[in-house]
Amino acid sequence: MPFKNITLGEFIIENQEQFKFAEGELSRLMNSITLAAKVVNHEVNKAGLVDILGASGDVNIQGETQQKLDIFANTVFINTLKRRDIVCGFASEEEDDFVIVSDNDGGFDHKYVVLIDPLDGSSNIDVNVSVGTIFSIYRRVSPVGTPVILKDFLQKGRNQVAAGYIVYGTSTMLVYTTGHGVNGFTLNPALGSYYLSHPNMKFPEMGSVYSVNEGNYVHFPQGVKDYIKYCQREEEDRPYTLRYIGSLVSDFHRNMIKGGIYIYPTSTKAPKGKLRLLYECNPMAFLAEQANGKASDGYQAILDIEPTELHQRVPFFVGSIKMVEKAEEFMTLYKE
Ligand code: AHM
Ligand code: MG
Repeated sequence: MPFKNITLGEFIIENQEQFKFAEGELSRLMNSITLAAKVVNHEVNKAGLVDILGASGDVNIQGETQQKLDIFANTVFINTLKRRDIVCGFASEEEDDFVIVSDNDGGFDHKYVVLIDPLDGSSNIDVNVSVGTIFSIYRRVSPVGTPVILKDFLQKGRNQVAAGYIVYGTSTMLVYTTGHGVNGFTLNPALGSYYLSHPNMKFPEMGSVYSVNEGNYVHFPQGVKDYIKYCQREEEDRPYTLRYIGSLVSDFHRNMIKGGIYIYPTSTKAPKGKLRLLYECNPMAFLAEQANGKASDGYQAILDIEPTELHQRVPFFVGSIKMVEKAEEFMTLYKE
């Protein structure tokens, strides 16, 4: 892909009209997220050098051990958003409840809420494997001038005004959408600026990679088991290749570039799936649809699911449109 000498800042200004309700506020919000991402990136990169590796000993609301860098990333994103006086509230995978943010003058006049998974795939940190940040931005539904309420966060994914991820990989990339396609920016660490490196990203219609934690095979629903067997069958363009990093952002990123499907299904061990609708699936689903891909819970579009709770989990099928459609066919055969 040709490298365009355009910085993220220039791109945002040039495409200001693409932000719904553009008033410069959303651009400033994006800037704060990317600034926080630079700080997290710096810390992730020196993870092996300082005493920041390993579990903190704390357990988050979902009973999972928090890594030190999870907490660090959470604090950086939240503090940046608060200090920049830009959002009226946020919710994080690492926080028990949503947080109301007042303006610097004590009012509640800001319009946007941010939902974030500050460091996804964090069990990979100790072994130097890529992790990511996932974010999602909505316009509040409660009246401006009042504190945000739960309803502002429990919106359908279709209502997102922007979403994206940062992948802390061999290079650091920001990939985001405002509903006008998906663009990828690579961080030039020497200059501290993101440059447009992957304009107009698209999932190939069809791919040859499937990504699933096959170790859980015996616990999967029959539709998923059959789809996996289909992926492995010697026929036409099959068997497909299995690639599973265990870091959603990285698996998604690879599949978007090369073509593939990522699946985190329900299982007897995790009857609702593992991934969170609000912090992980909705933003990735928005990106997928904007990149000609598809995101489903096996039966319906992720973006059409009405959320009922902040930390809700859903099964997740995302990737190249034809592959997700095929997986849905298998799921439908066993729908009760
Ligand atoms: P996390 O938010 O606790 O990091 O969990 C999400 C991660 C995804 O990035 C990844 O795809 C999945 O969990 C891996 O789970 P598993 O180890 O069960 O395959
Ligand atoms: Mg996560």
